[in-house]
Parts: sequence; C-alpha cells; structure tokens
Amino acid sequence: MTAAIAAAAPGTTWVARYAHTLPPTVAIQRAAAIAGLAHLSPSHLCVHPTYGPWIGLRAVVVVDADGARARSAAGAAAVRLRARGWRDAFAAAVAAGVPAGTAELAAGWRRWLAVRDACPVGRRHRYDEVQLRYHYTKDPAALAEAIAAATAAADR
Ligand code: B12
Repeated sequence: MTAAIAAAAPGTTWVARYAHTLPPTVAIQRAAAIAGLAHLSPSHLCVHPTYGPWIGLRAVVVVDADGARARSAAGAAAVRLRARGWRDAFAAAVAAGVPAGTAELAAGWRRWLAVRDACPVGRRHRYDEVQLRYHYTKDPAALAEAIAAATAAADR
C-alpha cells in the first residue's frame, strides 16, 4: 500500500485507518458512501454499482493533498435498488436475532448470506462457496481449501 500511495501522491504525508480494528476507529461504510465508492443501503451493506454488495472495505487512506472532486457512481446502484424490495431478507435476518459477534454470526450465517443474495446489483460477482464460508465463519479450513484450489489452478 505504501508503494501505491507513494506513486499516486508523491511527497505527501498520509495516514491509513483499517476496517479490522476493534473497536472500530472509522465508520468505513459511511466513508465509502461519501467518497462515492458505493451506496450505503438500508440493509447496512454498501452496494457498488458494478460489484453490488460483493466488496470488502479494508482501509481509509487520508492524504495531505488537494483532491479532485469525487465523481460518484454510487447513485446508479441506489436507483437500481429502489426498484426491488430486498428489505424483506434483512428484516428476516434481524428477526432471527442480530449476532453479537463473529461466533454468533457463524451460527446463522446462511440468513445473512440471504440478505446479500437478495441484492439485485452485482449478482455475477458473488463470492464462490469456499470464499463465502470463510468470510462468514472465519473457518481456517475454508481458507486452506481456497489456497489449495488457487495453487492447483495456477499449476495447471
Ligand atoms: C460490527 C460489525 C458487524 C456487526 C454489526 C452490528 C451492529 N449493530 O453494528 C455484525 C456482526 C452483525 C455484522 C455482520 C455482518 N457484517 Co459487519 N461489520 C462490523 C464492523 C466490524 C464494525 C461496524 C461499526 O461498528 N462501524 C462503526 C459505526 C460508527 O458505523 P455506522 O456507519 O454508524 O454503522 C454501520 C454498521 O455498524 C452497520 N450497522 C449498524 N447497525 C446495524 C444493525 C445490523 C443488524 C447490521 C447487520 C449492521 C448494522 O451499518 C452501519 C451503516 O449503515 C464493520 C467494519 C468497520 N470498521 O466498519 C464490518 C462490516 C460493516 N461488515 C461487513 C460484512 C460484509 C458483514 C457480513 C455480511 C458478514 C461478513 N463479514 O461477511 C454480516 C452481515 C451484514 C449485513 N448487513 O447483511 C462489511 C460490509 C461490506 C459492505 N459491502 O458494506 C464491513 C465493512 C467489514 C469489511 N471489512 O468489509 N457486522
């Protein structure tokens, strides 16, 4: 990341705040919406106009430099979302209980997956089964399986 920022904004100072820090030090979904990267939907998932909700938000980088005005593509996702009702899947997941953390999320993860699946935008960018299992359950076996599959594919 240091090399990428140095190339994009040479000679500037910058600071990065990461999404994995707990308790959270940045409202990263709001930052994504303000930056025009993605629309923050009523399901509390950010929806990218191309990739839909199939994105992870990893860090916010603040650079001490004049910026260009953000060109927002997020509005396009919002318009397409308004046309369909995917609030029902979110309401059903909430009704079954909001997980207090990773362990509880892992126990009922298919319900939360249904929320993402109900989003009409970016369907062809859905994660594959192994990646889904890792993202929702943090099961290291799923990660090992994904690495083995990627290595095998690279060797072919
Ligand atoms: C805590 C947390 C959760 C909690 C939320 C509980 C809660 N009441 O806030 C639980 C365990 C339920 C959860 C679940 C999931 N999460 Co989560 N989670 C976070 C985390 C670590 C912190 C959120 C936070 O406190 N932000 C700070 C506050 C001040 O921000 P805020 O804008 O005011 O509040 C936002 C969130 O708190 C959330 N939120 C607020 N109230 C509620 C209530 C419910 C029921 C849910 C689900 C979310 C939610 O939405 C708000 C914006 O609309 C973020 C990473 C981060 N640093 O932001 C990831 C994050 C928001 N989660 C993410 C994801 C993907 C998920 C899951 C799909 C599981 C997964 N890891 O794959 C599920 C289901 C989410 C869904 N909407 O369908 C992604 C979202 C990516 C995106 N496309 O938007 C993030 C950004 C992580 C990442 N690195 O990408 N999560």
